[in-house]
Amino acid sequence: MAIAAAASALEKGEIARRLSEARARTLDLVAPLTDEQLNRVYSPLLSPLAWDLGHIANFEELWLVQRVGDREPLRGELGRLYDAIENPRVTRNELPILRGDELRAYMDGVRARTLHVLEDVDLDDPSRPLLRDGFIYEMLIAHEHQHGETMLQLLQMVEDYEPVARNDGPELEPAAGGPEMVRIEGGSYEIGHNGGGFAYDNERGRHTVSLEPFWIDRTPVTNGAFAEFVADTGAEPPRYWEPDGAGGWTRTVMGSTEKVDPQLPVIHVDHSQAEAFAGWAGKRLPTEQEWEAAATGADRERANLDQISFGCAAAGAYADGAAASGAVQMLGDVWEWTSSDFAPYPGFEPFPYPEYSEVFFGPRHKVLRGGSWATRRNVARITFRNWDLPERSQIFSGLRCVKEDT
Ligand code: AVJ
Ligand code: FE
Repeated sequence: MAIAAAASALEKGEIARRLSEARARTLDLVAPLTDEQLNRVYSPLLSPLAWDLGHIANFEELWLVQRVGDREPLRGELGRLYDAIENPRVTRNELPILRGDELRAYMDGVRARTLHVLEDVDLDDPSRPLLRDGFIYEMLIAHEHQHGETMLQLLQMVEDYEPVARNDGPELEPAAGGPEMVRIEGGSYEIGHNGGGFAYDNERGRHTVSLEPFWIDRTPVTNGAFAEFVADTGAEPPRYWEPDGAGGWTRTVMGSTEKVDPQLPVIHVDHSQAEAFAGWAGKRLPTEQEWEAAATGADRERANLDQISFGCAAAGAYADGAAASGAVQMLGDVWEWTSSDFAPYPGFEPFPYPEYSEVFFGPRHKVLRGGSWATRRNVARITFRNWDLPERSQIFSGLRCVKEDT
């Protein structure tokens, strides 16, 4: 009895510590901005940052205060303004959302109540599936981490944004050379989350698929290769590229313009650009199952994740985090477009709510895999399924190609 109580007290401390680490990161990201910048609409495709901040706090209130603690919300019906489904991005700035000091007070007020509820709650209550293995707390930490990446999408467009406090991460390994492609054996592969630790509903259940042998690019497609494709076909360049006037390209993000580095993975391409590149190269995009098979064994501790460098590492870097197949940078640097529609795995059950995954299933959304330099390390895993509209390129999206084994 005493031992059990001690164990769960410790777990509560760890949950509180991780919630507070996630919040510190969120606030670091927006620390250089004025209130005017937090409220400005930079793109109709992206919410103002003040909406993200309020949404992060409101989502926490909904799950960790109202659902877990059975308490009333601090600001009544406010929650509806922060419902991502009810409020499409274009409308979010016209909403009477919280701003300035009111916003900060709400974020702090919710967090204080979350910590009170956490003190009181019985994490081992067997009648509450939300609490099993700390699920709902893991979900909320991951949610805040994921919104950090969403905020960084917008921060790419902010003139003179200077990131503060970069996370520590593994030392950069020099880019290793190697073959252009590596071979993946045909056969049976286990796909999806294996049950231990946190995963979203859409990653379950683990199931067997049968794959034909194929080849996959050892590294993500580079800017150099993509520029050749653009030169050859007249295709649209990636978002944020401009001609440099001398036949090359520059790239402008966070208000700073640099020559496009041909060694870095290409980033900010949409699905049709990715598909067109693959076709031009005589290859195709992988299915998400092929991607996952090729990623087996990739080490997220040795990857350019977690906002350690606010940009990509050269293609071939972090070779000591390679997958068993020899493919490098499967995790980190850029999200990789796949040819797969976002669809339920066999036996899918929505948990804890259908609006997380289920409402997005169908041919409108394509799956991306692997995480980017902007993805918090906690969120990155081989089974994680990101999804987005194929026309979106403000996400940190790139690609690698596959071809049949002929
Ligand atoms: C998985 C990135 C598509 O941003 O819509 C955030 C993640 N879900 N809040 C999204 C998410 C709820 C989601 N994506
Ligand atoms: Fe959200």
